[in-house]
Amino acid sequence: MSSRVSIGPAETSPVGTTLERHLLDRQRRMAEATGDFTGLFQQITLAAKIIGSRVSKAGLSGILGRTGATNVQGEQVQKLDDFANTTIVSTVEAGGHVCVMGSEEVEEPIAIPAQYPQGKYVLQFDPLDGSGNIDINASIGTIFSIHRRLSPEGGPGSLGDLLQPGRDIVAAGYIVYGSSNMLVYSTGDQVDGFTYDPGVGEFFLSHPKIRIPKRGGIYSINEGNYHSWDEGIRNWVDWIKTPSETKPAYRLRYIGAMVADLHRTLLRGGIFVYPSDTKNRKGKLRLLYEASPMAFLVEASGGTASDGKNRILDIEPTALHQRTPVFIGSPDDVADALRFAAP
Ligand code: FBP
Repeated sequence: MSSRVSIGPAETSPVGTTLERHLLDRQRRMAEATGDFTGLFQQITLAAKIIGSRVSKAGLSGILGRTGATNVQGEQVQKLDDFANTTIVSTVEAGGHVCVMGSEEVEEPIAIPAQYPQGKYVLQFDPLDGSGNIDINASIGTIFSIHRRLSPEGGPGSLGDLLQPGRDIVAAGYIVYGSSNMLVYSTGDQVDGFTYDPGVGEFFLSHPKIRIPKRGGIYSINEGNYHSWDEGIRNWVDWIKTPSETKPAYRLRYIGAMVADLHRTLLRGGIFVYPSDTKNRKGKLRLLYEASPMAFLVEASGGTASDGKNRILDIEPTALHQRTPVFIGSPDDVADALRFAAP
């Protein structure tokens, strides 16, 4: 667990504990805790509840479809992307716990307005991951990571505070908006999952201490890109789906939203891969608010996360929206894929 977070060790709260109570128990276990981390987490949780409520009735509230704008990724912005981004920024900026934010939907670092305190944490997020699934009512999610600021306390934060490697993350998590809404997070020591009860309006501990299986039986990759992959990746996919004396054929599952494909991988094991290809030479997924937070969670659960050569958490970021290839999941499955993928 990073010593940089002002909250006590997770230990194991009984199933059914509210997220709020779980966080407060942790805070009380650390004498020097200031409540800043708990405060920030409560704001992220509130934003998730607001987004979740809008997602669940998206077809009724005129929020499906596009805004007409194009974001820094060159993607058509979905109305829900925009709503989720605005909800997180407006819920967190006034809280006094962060000094700068980074979002998939915003080209530049998001400064905290001068009328609010400039806090000690840095928040990065993908407000709505899996945008392509919004209009077809398939699972989507929000991904986030929290670092400590590097710049002097008290003043505004900067790009430098955002360009930090994943190994210095103090907490990361995601919310998946699916058949039920779940929030999964870690401060590096263990991974806990909470299920949302809309009747009560609270997240309750349902999946304590998630451990990814050492090996799974599922691989997850967009095979539609087969012909734009390097030979190594093609050979790996041909191998993994072919039964042999040493292993059965793996099953393919691809939801098309990294957050949902990795939620399944955390619980069931297996591997999720988005390699570089002739269209995306550096990969498609973004390092700071997609790959790094998910790598932090998967490693905390006993898994592995690589860009094909390096540990994703050791990549030194140079740009806010930089991309990276991703090989992430059960340690034995990632090791197999890297044997094929390695140049
Ligand atoms: P955004 O929706 O946040 O832009 O995320 C990218 C993403 O949708 C991932 O969630 C998903 O794994 C991947 O892109 C799907 O890409 P493709 O359609 O190329 O397989």
